[in-house]
Amino acid sequence: RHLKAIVPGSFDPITKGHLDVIERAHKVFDEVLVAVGRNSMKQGQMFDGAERMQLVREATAHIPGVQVGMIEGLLVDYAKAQGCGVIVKGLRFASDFDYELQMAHINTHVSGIETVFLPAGGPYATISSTMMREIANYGGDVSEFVTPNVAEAIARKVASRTA
Ligand code: COD
Repeated sequence: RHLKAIVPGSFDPITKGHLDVIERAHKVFDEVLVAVGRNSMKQGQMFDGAERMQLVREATAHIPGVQVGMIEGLLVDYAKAQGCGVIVKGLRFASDFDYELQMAHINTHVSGIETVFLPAGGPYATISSTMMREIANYGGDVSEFVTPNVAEAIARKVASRTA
């Protein structure tokens, strides 16, 4: 059968850790939709939805066939509307697990859509968008952890704030 996976995230902004999960999901599933959503528990947004989506598009342009979308409403409703049968999440540490396990159970219960976890791997396994924003806001260099387009967008954002 044909399995289309949704890889959802806030992607504020997309990091090389996210990309690792997206690239591996692309190896496992027939189709991959990267979906930009909003985590209402997170404060201190750096990029708006349209900006985050554009950065994800550019950062994933090298992966053949990967689609990029914006989540409207609930993740599972959007996943169904887009024909995605499985949600893929990356797991970094135990704190990710506690939150994601709860969400996976609810999502399966209300929609029948299963969540598949990929263990974070490689040199970027523990980085987070939050850490990127924190470093950038204090004038640090994050270019090792993000793609060049994202590094440039962060630099522009920080410059426009201090101007
Ligand atoms: N290595 C591997 N994986 C990573 C790394 C890394 N360095 N960094 C992040 N990840 C993984 C995360 O564990 C997560 O699985 C995914 O990448 C996305 O991470 P974030 O931080 O960009 O996104 P989140 O965790 O804030 O998720 C946002 C969602 C909207 C997807 C989430 O809140 C969710 O699933 N909500 C469901 C509730 C709902 O339906 N909300 C409405 C949708 S808008």
